[in-house]
Amino acid sequence: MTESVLVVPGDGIGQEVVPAAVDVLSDVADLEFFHAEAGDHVKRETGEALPEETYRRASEADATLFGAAGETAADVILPLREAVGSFANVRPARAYPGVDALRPETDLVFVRENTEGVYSGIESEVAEGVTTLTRVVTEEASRRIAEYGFEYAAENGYDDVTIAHKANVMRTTDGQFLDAAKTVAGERGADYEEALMDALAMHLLLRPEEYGVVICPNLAGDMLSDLAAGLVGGLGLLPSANVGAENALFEPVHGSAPDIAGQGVANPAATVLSGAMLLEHLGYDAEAAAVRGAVEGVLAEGPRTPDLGGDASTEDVTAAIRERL
Ligand code: GGG
Repeated sequence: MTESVLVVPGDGIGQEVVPAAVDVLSDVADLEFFHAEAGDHVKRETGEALPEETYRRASEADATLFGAAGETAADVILPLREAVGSFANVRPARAYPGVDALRPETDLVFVRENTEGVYSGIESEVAEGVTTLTRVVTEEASRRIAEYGFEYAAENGYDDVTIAHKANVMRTTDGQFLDAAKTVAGERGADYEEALMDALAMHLLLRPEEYGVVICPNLAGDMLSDLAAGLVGGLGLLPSANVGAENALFEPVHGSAPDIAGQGVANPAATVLSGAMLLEHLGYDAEAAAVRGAVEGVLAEGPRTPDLGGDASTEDVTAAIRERL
């Protein structure tokens, strides 16, 4: 059976790195790609950032490859994650040989709660100059992300699991998140550490080698993974998977990068590595390993895009990855 993959480049450099990843995936697997649009540019043209058709096709496809969200991120990527039933956002951050990383010993995986927290979308202006945000944290979603995180650590050989929270301040919401995650750890007989997310940010910077899987509430996962990108050479290197019970959406951790969009110099590695995660999700394990190997080879020996100190274009790097494949 040929699996169907919905491709949504989104905004800015998404339009450059997603076609690059599709070319690489087409080299190794017999997938049927369908294209759909979403984002700032769609909103400008139609008044709506995420067409209903794109949402529906994401929910029906075997997997979705997404590029980047811009100003309309809340209207695009959050509903698309919902369309695929995603509850976990998996963001590996590892240093690659040959890349000038601040912390070459980094090998972290953020398992981020993907449905609630401060990204629940409940905001209002209650009076002139007074705005509020409702932070939703449920026991069910907290348990589910903890179960996924501990399972991921066990399956992927990570001994260190950290539960990130700020339960000393957000006592009710993060208190619930922490309690649920600790209960799951107890049921599994799993070892873990808990860490206040602000202190964790500093410890990750100073001693990343002491950490493996980090289970996080939604916003903390978004922020800590960007911090970890800084440890390994930048956002051009971090892939991610938005995992649901059956469906999933894959995207680089980076956003639309308007400062370099349209110049043809965006690093395609994060999106190609997201494509490798997509291949694994569809059962193409050997092909995923080959794609990862090709990306690692290019990162080690070049060519490199400007974010990694080189002067190669997106096209040059993509061609080099494909040549290795
Ligand atoms: N490809 C990731 C992306 O588009 N990031 C922009 C953004 O603001 N994302 C919010 C999020 O990941 O929750």
